[in-house]
This record gives sequence, structure tokens and C-alpha cells, in this order.
Amino acid sequence: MTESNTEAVKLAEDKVKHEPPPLYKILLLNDDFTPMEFVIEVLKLFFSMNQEQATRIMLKVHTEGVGVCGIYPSDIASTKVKQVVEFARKNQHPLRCVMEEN
Ligand code: TYC
Repeated sequence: MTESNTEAVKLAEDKVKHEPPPLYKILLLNDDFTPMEFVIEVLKLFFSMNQEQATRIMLKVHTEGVGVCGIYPSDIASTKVKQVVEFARKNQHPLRCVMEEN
């Protein structure tokens, strides 16, 4: 291995060791059909919110069109998005849930 190569490897290792992982916001989007109670259940089940927190976020999404329900590293965020969308579809609701880099 060359001198500059070992230096590059060291820098890459330092980055892995010291930098926090990139974080992603999970967003819920409003629609006209998903029942409010169902959205509140989603927030309680998948984002560990209590009734009061879940109601506040649901109403924010309902009135403003979009709201953040959590911030997580990539693999956790994508798993949660999948679980929420699957749960909504199984219950025949069009609820949309997406992730975006923070
Ligand atoms: N707008 C929906 C209704 O009036 C409620 C709703 C809130 C739907 C949040 C989706 O992400 C959502 N039933």
C-alpha cells in the first residue's frame, strides 16, 4: 500500500469512527381519506407517542399538509416508512409516509 493510500484509509476510518450517521426525517403527508383516529394509532404504534403527542402531530399534518413524526438513521427510517405504508394499505387507507435527509 502506498503512503498516500494508507493516509486516505486512516482519514476514512477516522470519519467512520467520529462522525455521527446521517439522519432522516420521517414525514407524514395529509390526504382527504385516512381517518384521523387511524393516523393517531400509527403515531402511537410506530413512533411511541402518547395520545396527546399523536393528536398534536396528526392535527399539524391535517392543517399544514405535512409534519415530522421522527428523526432516525437511514436503516431505521426506511424500515419505519415501510411498516407504516404496509399497515395503512392493509387497512385500505391512502396514508403517505416518506423520509428525507435532515
Ligand atoms: N385529513 C384527514 C381527515 O380529514 C386526516 C389526516 C391527517 C390524514 C393526517 C392523513 O397524514 C394525515 N380525515
